[in-house]
Amino acid sequence: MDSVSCIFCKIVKKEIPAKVVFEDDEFIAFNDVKPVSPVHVLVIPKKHHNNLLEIESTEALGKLMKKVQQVAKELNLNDGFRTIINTGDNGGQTVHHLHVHVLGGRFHKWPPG
Ligand code: DGP
Repeated sequence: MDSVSCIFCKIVKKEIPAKVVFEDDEFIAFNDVKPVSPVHVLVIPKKHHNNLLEIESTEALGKLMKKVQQVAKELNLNDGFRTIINTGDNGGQTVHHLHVHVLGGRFHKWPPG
């Protein structure tokens, strides 16, 4: 997957619409189009990486998780939330731009179904 045909890169460039809940220079967070929880936000780095295997920088990874924490706080997910990073075919990844699912607003059982 290259960044030109990547649907999340198109959201970053505002070429397709999304309900954006947070944005800064390096990250954007928006509602998932097929929510599975009352809150279902995707937090993504604006820079294209296909998946978790392809992001090299420790600093960039740390910033992503810090941004997930910030977004969860801004969404008032004080009762807890589920974070998911699907990677590759066995991980069930369907959009090949690194993203963190943030699920909240209900209890999430473990293991997931
Ligand atoms: P994953 O399986 O981890 O690759 O999840 C990709 C998620 O992206 C999936 O829950 C649906 C969501 N999604 C796919 N296309 C779009 C889109 O065009 N807009 C938005 N907001 N979400 C999308």
